[in-house]
Amino acid sequence: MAMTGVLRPGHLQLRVLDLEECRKFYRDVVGLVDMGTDAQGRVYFKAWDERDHNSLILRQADTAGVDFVGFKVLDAAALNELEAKVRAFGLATERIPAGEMSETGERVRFQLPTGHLFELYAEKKKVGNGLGLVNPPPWGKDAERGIAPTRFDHCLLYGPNIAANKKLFTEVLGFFMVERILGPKEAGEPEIGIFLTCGHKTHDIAFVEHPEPGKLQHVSFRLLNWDRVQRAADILGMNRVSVDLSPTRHGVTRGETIYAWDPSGNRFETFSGGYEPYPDYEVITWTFDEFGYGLDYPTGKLHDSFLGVVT
Ligand code: M3P
Ligand code: FE
Repeated sequence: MAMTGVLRPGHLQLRVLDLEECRKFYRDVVGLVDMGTDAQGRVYFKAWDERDHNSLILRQADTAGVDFVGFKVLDAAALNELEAKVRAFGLATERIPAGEMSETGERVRFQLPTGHLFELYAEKKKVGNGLGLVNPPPWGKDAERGIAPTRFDHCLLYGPNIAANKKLFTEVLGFFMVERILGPKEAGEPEIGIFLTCGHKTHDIAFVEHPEPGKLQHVSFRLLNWDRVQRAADILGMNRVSVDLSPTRHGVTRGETIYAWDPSGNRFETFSGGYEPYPDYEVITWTFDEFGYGLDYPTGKLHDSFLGVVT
């Protein structure tokens, strides 16, 4: 599949209540690579197999949650073209100068109908994954410290009017919908959950309908396989981390997953599995009465915290 336009999730800036505690947590327990601090005091991380300088940014704040999510686009021409399309769609855009975020080029920022700040950018310093580009080994030292996910994979965001987000992502940004969750029959089965990709994954971003705008349900990190998910569960237990959902299978997207909370109460997921959809695939639908199986396939339980707790 030719990939032009929007390439992939690039970065997510998270608000945390205690920066040093969370820095240790994301470095030693999650096992991300600490890429340093900027002049504003924000802390930068990358996952070991990512090749660009950063993907998770922590900012000290009074409330937990997500400041913004950024997706990388192919080049400056794609950035200009997408900005014009977003404006034609009716959203105001803002250019944030290169260097405002460490090692990151100019960003085009706009607010999604669900209230989240979303960014596109074309440049971030290529630092590599530490393995080199000629005859590289399959992994190195950073692949073993803590949970050690390979990359920032996706996020699930909660907010109002996901129908407008769907229109923006599918008609303007070049995404396609892979799976969806419907609301109750009595309500006419509106879409209450949408899973969208700009590439070849089950989701690069997902939205669930929620009255409050701009909320984070989880930020998700990719693991290589189910063994690594079980190893991640061991590491969470060893570190007495608060776990929301212990290792299980999602029906939705077939992911093999764990959800847990960081020290500031932001939910994160470490997962493997899924499948590789193409743009010609028809959408998979989960009906409301089977939503529990979408979330937790073996038990079919609709865990209250999953729907109720967001930051
Ligand atoms: C994921 C995922 C629901 C499933 C969520 C799925 C809302 O977070 O990564 O596949 O049931
Ligand atoms: Fe997820």
